[in-house]
Order: sequence, then C-alpha cells, then structure tokens
Amino acid sequence: MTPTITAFERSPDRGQGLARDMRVRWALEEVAQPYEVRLVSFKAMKEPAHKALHPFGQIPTYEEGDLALFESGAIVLHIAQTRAGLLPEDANARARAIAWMFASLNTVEPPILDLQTARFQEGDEPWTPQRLPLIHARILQRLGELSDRLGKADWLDGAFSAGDLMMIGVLLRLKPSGMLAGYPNLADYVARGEARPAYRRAFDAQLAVFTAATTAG
Ligand code: GTB
Repeated sequence: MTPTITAFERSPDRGQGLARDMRVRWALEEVAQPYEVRLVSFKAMKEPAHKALHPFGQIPTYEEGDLALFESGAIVLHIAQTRAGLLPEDANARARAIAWMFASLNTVEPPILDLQTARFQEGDEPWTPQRLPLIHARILQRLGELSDRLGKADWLDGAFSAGDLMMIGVLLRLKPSGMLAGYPNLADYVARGEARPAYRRAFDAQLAVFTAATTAG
C-alpha cells in the first residue's frame, strides 16, 4: 500500500526543505518507497479531520492502511524498521542508530528550536537580547560535542543510517544562521547528506510544491 504523508500547502520556509515533512520524504526516498502527499493549509491543519490524525494540528502525518502516525521521528523510525536501508541488521548497531535519532530530537534540536522561537516568535520581547547569547552558547556546546564525536568519520556510527538522516535534518535548520561554519566536519557532514540522491529527490519534490503554489498565485 502506498503511504500518504501530509505537508504544507505553502511552506513558510519557501521551499528550503526546513519543514519536517522533508525528513519523512528523505527517508521514503532512501528506502525507495513511493508515496503520496496530501497538502494542507494552516486552517485545515487545525480542523477536526486533520486533528484526528495529528493531535497537535501539525504536519507531517503518515497514513498506510490501518496505520496513522504523527511525529517525524516516529514516522522515520517506522519507515526504517519496515524497509531495508536505514537501520543496520546487527541488533546493537541498530540500537545505536536509534539512539542517534533520539539524540538528534532530544539533545541537539531543542536549543535550535529555542533559537527559532527567540528570533521569530519572541523577537520583539524585551528579554530576547539577553536570551539570545545563552541560546547560542547552548547550541555551540552541542555542536562542539557532536563535532568531537564525528571526528573524521563520514557518518555517526558506521554506514549512513536513520540516525544520520535525523541528525542532518536537525542541523540543516542551522544553515541560514552560519553557525555550522565553525565546525568544518559538521558542515561537511551536512553537505554529504544533502548530496545523497535520495535527499535531492526529496528536496526537489517539496520545492516543486512551493513553486507550484506561488506560481498559481
Ligand atoms: N515534533 C513534531 C515533529 O517532529 O513532527 C513537530 C511538528 C511541527 O513542528 N510541524 C510544523 C507545523 O506543522 C511544521 S515543521 N507547524 C504548524 C503549526 O504548528 O501550526 C516546523 C517548521 C515550520 C516552519 C519552518 N520554516 O519556515 O523554516 C521550519 C520548520
């Protein structure tokens, strides 16, 4: 059965691939699983039909037969566990790859999200100028630690896995800030991910949605 995912009808990132459907598209491309996309407006996302799929009224969601999932991490994990190509066969290596998925979402992403919130939602608040350096410091600490662990390796633990896919998906959100430039091995790591044919196909597909929405008016 062909899975259906949801994505923004008109992504606020203007097709830069920063919305979280990108991770799911990339995972589906890596395992060569064809998929369909249902585009949703901000209004439709908050309506009961979509909230039945996603309790928080967000994208992405994933539907396949009787299964409906939300949360990009859970969706990518499901794809990786049900198709070959994103998790190692060896049980310990598989558990470590999943640990990297959790690390990307629970340890690396939170201060990056704090930065987006401080800049875009709380930019005019009086406390933001004091808060920003603290958030920057927390991000740099995580980047330094991740950079040390990656060292000269291509991927975090052996072959490319769902752990790398999620970690690169998270780090990509820092690209516009220029913060990765201080960690050349991380910048190269992200570039290696972006160069993968599956990433390119996923990126082009989400960009085509934005281009079509904006040329249609
Ligand atoms: N934890 C959830 C997951 O990982 O799936 C978070 C899902 C989420 O935040 N979805 C966002 C959403 O639906 C889109 S990705 N937001 C609408 C809403 O909450 O009403 C977050 C996102 C949005 C915009 C940009 N951007 O413009 O660059 C980047 C990422």
